[in-house]
Amino acid sequence: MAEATNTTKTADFDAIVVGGGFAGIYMVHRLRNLMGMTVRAYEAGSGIGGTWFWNRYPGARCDIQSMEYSYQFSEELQQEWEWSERFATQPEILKYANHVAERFDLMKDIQLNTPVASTIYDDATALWTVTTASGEVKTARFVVMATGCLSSANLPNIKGRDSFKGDTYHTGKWPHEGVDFTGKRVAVIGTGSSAIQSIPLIAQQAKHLTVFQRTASFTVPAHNQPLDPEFVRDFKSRYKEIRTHNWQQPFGQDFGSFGESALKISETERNDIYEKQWQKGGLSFMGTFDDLMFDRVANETAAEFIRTKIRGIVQDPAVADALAPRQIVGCKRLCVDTGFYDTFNRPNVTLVPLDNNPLEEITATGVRTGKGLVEVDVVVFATGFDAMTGAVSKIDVRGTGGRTLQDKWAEGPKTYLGLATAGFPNMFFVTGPGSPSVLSNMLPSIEQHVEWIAECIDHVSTHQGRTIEALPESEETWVHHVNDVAHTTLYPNCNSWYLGANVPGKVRVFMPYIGVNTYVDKCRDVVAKGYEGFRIAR
Ligand code: FAD
Ligand code: N01
Repeated sequence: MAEATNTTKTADFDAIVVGGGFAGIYMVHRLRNLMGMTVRAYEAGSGIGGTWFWNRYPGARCDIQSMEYSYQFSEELQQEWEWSERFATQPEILKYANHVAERFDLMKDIQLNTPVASTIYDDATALWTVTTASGEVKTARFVVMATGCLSSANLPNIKGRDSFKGDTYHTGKWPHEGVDFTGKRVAVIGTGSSAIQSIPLIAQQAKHLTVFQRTASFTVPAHNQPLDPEFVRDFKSRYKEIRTHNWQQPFGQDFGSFGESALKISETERNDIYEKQWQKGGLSFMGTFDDLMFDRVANETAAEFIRTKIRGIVQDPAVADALAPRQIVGCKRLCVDTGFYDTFNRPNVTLVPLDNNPLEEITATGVRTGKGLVEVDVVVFATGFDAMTGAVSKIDVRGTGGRTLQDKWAEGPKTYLGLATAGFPNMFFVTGPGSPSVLSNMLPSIEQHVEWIAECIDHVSTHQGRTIEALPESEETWVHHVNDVAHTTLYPNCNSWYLGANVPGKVRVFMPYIGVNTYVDKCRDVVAKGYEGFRIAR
């Protein structure tokens, strides 16, 4: 149990956690059940689960295999939970999140339907005052932002958007009761992962589906399937070994590379290997060769392989050409699909590429491009998220001297290790910008962050520390390092949400840190050196 200090006594809670996704619920478990702290988590939604609570669109599922997209902090939990499919559906993942909350008795400290409006630091007392949207005010010594990387929906400000008389939906805020598209003319705007998962299923129901595509995405087949009990038994018997091995991988999971370079073997050999990965399915396609994200020529071999696949699946050559992405594969997050390209062979599906035909406006009855109005009954915005900083930026966060986080991050988010930011003592971020987060299997990354934060809070408390804060110079060095690492790769070369490029006016900075393995070592090293780069005030 963390030793109480004078300031703790005057605070309502030792810690307040903002968010009730996988990060928030595990933070509550760690601080309360394992450290004996008083904790309150506030969650805006009417249930826990975060991503898996909000994203209920048809086809929503994970694309990291379920056996690995799960917590590892409890061996019992890991052994007892049974996933049914290689890539679990949204309802199954949500059920898992609720099972965890129930199993560890977490709900009593999670307040639902409670968006946090502000978190303000008081220099005199070293306490945070957290105010909810409904005006509830509570104080805490520590605040943990577990607000999610992909939790702030990006609803583009398209001219006439609100004049549409039919139904509109955003994939990231899908109605709980579901949507029946039967007999409806539907527009989907966007062709990222959410669109790619939902389009095949919407097309099966709708009278007609029109897909508005600004940038074609690369997608590889999921080859999802029910899990074989023998596979599960073997996996569970080797969990520790598998998880340990994953921590040593740059993306936190084993993609099973076939070689250092795509360019050192013949085209036939290379395409055989791509074919093997294509048949295997999933994100491991990007692990085929080690240089795919470092060398444009190597990358182009993978890109062209996928384009050839598209031409082989999509019957209309003009549609196939429009669906074939021109950019670097993997530069925007690779999508994983079930029947996406086949869907464009259906007579009730039309693709409207927007590259030379911009989306002009939404009218009362449909979507207008330079080529005319497409009349629809329903518009689905599959337009993504204000990623990594969106949710936190909506909260009025003020640190020492009353400085706002918005002001501090005006030129782009600045953190030390994605965990803390200078001038905001005793505040932590789970998978914040500057951590591997979205370029990793996020559940293990969340656990690693939650455990680091919990250990840090324990250290500060047991050493009679009043506050811990990232030093400005360590933060500067880290931000440069994140940027330098990104620029050794091809990642910064397209308009991705990793860079904030999908949100008009957002500062263009590469936000995730590339390299789970080096990152985890660095976090351990910082602790081993007495929280190097942080200042602990007594
Ligand atoms: P979230 O799950 O986003 O939870 C954050 C919570 O904070 C939300 O419930 C939100 O309501 C709440 N919140 C935000 N602001 C406030 C506020 N002001 N007050 C109160 N509450 C607030 N990652 C993978 O690794 N593998 C996958 O296969 C994968 N699939 C994905 C599929 C989809 C459709 C999406 C959108 C993301 C996917 N991700 C995947 C990323 C996913 O976001 C993470 O894996 C993980 O679920 C994030 O958990 P979290 O708790 O950090 O954030
Ligand atoms: O969002 P996105 P998402 N006019 O930003 C288009 C995770 N995830 O919700 O590319 C017209 O990828 C935009 O076009 P462009 C995963 O990490 C995982 O699909 O900007 N179009 C793009 O096509 C993923 O990366 C899964 O030119 C507009 C689309 O909308 C992340 O969440 C499933 C537009 C947005 O794509 C986000 O995915 C789902 C406009 N004004 C999500 N604005 C799994 O499979 C935007 N677009 C596990």
